[in-house]
Amino acid sequence: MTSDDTVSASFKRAAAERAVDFIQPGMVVGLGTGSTAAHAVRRLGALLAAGTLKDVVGVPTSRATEALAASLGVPLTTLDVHPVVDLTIDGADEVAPDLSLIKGGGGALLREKVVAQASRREIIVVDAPKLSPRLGTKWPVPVEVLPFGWRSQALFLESLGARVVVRLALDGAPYHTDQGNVVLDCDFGPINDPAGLAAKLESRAGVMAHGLFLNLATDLVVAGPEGITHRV
Ligand code: ABF
Repeated sequence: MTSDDTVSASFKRAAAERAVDFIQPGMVVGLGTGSTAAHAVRRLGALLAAGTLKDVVGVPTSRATEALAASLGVPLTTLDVHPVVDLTIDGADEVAPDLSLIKGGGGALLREKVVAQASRREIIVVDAPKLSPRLGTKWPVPVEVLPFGWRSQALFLESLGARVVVRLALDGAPYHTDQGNVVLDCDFGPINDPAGLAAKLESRAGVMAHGLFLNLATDLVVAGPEGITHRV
């Protein structure tokens, strides 16, 4: 780990822990995925263990988060039992000035979007380098596709102007999401019309989810060298 990584990790932790301050006793809380969201899960676990916070249940957005939360003794539930989530804390890969997001670098985009859409409040926690003037400037758009016919989806995405890379797991085999789907990372360059692109992606059978999260974030907590800021 470089010193830059260490600094970034400390900003991620600061943003995540600030967001945990918004959790109230009795809440149903969406638990995001990724290293930033994991700081929030650890903080929540510590507060519950200390008895400082009570009667909170978590809805995990991935198997990885489920395992982390369970290991910390955070009580878990599902959207079947609690279809409305009071507050979700999740990370992002890129954040535009209007709080539109690219998510899915961690591969949990579909469950993250399902939980975000079920949430009254979606608090996004990031370190400052993730702020961007326009989506697509810093990060490709992950697109989760059904394994059946995935090469056809890759051609479709190229026809929309993307440079498409099939995501691989650490062992070099194609990465599979918690749902068993394939992820195609799509570099569109800076995106002029995210809503238009989202509509095209959503019109395609075989595309199960995409990483454009538009009109979903209600709050943004950013930590960087200048301190922590909270925007709604
Ligand atoms: C999840 O984890 C994502 O949607 C995003 O892709 C990623 C961010 O990772 P990290 O917090 O590790 O930078 O929140």
